[in-house]
Amino acid sequence: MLLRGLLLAVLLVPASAQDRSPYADSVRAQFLHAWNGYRTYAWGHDALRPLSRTPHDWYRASLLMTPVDAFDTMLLMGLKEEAAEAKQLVLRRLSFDVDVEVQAFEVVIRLLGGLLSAYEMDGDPRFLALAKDLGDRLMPIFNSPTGLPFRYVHLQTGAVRDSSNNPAEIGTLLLEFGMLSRHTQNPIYRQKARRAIDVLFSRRSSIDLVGTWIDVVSGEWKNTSSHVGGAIDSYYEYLLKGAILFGDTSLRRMYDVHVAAVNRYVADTVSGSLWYGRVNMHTGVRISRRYGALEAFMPGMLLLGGDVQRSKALQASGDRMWRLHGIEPEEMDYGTMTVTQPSYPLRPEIIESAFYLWRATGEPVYREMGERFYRDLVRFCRTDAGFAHLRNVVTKEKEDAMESFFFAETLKYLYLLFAEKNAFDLEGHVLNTEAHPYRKHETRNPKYETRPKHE
Ligand code: DMJ
Repeated sequence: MLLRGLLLAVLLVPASAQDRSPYADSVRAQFLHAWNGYRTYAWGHDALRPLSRTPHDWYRASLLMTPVDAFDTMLLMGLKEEAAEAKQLVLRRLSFDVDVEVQAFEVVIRLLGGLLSAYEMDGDPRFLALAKDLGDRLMPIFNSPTGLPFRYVHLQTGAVRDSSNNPAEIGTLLLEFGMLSRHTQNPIYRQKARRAIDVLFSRRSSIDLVGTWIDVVSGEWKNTSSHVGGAIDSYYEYLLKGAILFGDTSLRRMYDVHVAAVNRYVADTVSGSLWYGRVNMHTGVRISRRYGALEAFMPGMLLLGGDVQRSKALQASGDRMWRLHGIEPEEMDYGTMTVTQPSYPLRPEIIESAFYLWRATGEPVYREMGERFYRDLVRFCRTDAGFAHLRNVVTKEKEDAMESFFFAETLKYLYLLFAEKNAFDLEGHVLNTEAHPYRKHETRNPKYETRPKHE
């Protein structure tokens, strides 16, 4: 009788709700815990230092990194009051007319990226006005002889600096500048970012790999180490996502060219496990067997690109990396399975990959993996005022920092991994590298609009 009742209850629950794991509400509660810490001790600043309970700003003036990065996650989690409060803070206080030199890439993926998704989801044109103002102030980065962008720009004077740049910071502008063009009906932003990608692609080696550092004035490579980690990672990601978001088939061809070379030279199998290490971009000769928390985005990208088999194999390796010390290190040597960089700055990539795999395959192993990642993260990183980076995953010593991407990405991917599928229309969106979603098509979703629109 009891069994029949239970069965009936399950059958009566709509399919979408059956699909929701109880972990979804738990993640939402932890998001609130971290947000309340920011709200209490760092309101109006870029970020909270969760151990000292003090605010942190990247530059001389706050650019509200945390509220901008967190806003669309709040909307997805249905945190309407918090979203309205964050919106008010951003619209009242965020100004880019400040005497500050910024790192273009970080500001693009977090702020320009967050403002554009805020505009798409909430509909308030003031988000777009802020995005346009920021985009215009960033445009001088493209004024190099090659068209490859400089790394830093002063927001008031437009002065640019640092001719050394890397593929990730060069290539990871396209989604945001492309969306800015779409919403302002001005093609110039997209054209500049797209040209930078063409130039970078033309500088690939004869075996179709890129290096780590390139001079944007001369176009010469300064560091020829090729890998899929920090400084290269999201260049490949944006070739694929740019192709999907803008229907740009030539970007897909560029992605295929690079990924074939990456699979041929950078991929490495050790004791039956797949990894991606480091090789010379010209010869393909292996330099090291390093893999880490940033490389862990790769299974998600491979999956999105259609390579389910490699995606699964690499995620299994990433899981081994995580299990080594109960939480993943920034970098390890997969030849010896020893940690080479012991920090864990609350990174999302391995969770992001679990999310894509779960959505594509529906295999419970990926949700279970995510549950373990989540439990470990809460166990080792939670503090009274939020969540803290780990200085060392071996000793679990904490560090006084909580990056804004913890709100934008780590908690969003965890939530979406556990939430019912229709909590987020993955097929209808492309997520930027900071997990800010952009609609593939132009239609609006009234579900996320916060009212009143113009307070
Ligand atoms: C984020 O800012 C982005 O995901 C970026 O592409 C890589 N680093 C962090 C998260 O680890």
